[in-house]
Amino acid sequence: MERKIVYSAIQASGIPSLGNYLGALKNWSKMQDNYDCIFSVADLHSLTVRREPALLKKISRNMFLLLLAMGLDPQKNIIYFQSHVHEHCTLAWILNCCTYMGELNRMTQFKDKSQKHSDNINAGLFTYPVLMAADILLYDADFVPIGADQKQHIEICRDIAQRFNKIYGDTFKLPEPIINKNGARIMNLQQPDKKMSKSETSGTIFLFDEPNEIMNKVKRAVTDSDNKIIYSQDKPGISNLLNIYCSAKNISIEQAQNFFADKNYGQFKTIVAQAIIELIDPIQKKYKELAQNKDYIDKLIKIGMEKASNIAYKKLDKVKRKVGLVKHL
Ligand code: AQP
Repeated sequence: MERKIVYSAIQASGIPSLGNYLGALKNWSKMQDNYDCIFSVADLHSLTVRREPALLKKISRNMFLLLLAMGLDPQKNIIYFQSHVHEHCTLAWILNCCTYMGELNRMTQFKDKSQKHSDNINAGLFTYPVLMAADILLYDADFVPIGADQKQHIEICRDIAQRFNKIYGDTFKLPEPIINKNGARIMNLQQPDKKMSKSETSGTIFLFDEPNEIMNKVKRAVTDSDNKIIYSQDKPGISNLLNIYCSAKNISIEQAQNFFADKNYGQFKTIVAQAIIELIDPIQKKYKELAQNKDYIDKLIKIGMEKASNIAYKKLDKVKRKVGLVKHL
């Protein structure tokens, strides 16, 4: 039986957060045995926010290493840099011409990021979902494992694909999002009404944090004063920590609530912090090991590019034919 295709990407916009890991990356490694998986470091997406070039280069390479460190096997999966496969940009342009301004205007991420970067509301930020649609559609992905914040972008990707198929004939597969039950939306520890983001320094746990930093961050997490460890909309701080714990331990909220029933907030926070430390520790160790081996990593970067380009080239060729572009000889 033909294996289903999984595609996902992570922006090179900082050190990945615990939210990135529990919401998306953890799922990636679980899928590699049962699907044909393609994962990219979305470095072109990172340009939508102005960054120091040397820093972007460093963050992007670190991200690639981290994907390997968390257990993605470069033999089983295609792991590559988005900017190494030029077909992404060409397809994004073609899809831009099938996307309405009104649709893009409704994207909540665009609204949030425009507020956050009001000095640089660029066209790339606005058309970000179209490039993301191109990423996914180039590889005929069946499934896209993501955090809840990206759901709207998969919906617009499907709308664009459907529109294209209707105008030009069947070309693109319609991808389905895969969103974890636990961990789909990890919140900022200091502002539990706000998503945890890797570009936010306060209230974010980073995958490179030292154990004592993690312990301190969790201990300082905003909670409430009623000392009940239960999951409730009225208790965003406690609910977020419960969610993190469940996701790290792969247990249900009910199981976690029972486990913490006789604990106070201090004990609760210590146990949650320890669970995070245990989760991250093997990734950090593997990362340090890989960082020593530059030639090996360079080789993998090249292999990833070649494998991804091979698929993307054929798909783009088909799209170009469909829309009526003259084939180059
Ligand atoms: N807080 C979160 N909880 C669960 N999942 C999350 N994801 C991001 N934040 C959370 C998921 O991580 C994957 C990679 O995300 P991305 O880097 O491509 O873009 P993003 O959603 O914009 O992530 P950040 O951390 O918030 O980045 P910045 O700070 O640069 O904007 C996605 O599947 C996402 O859903």
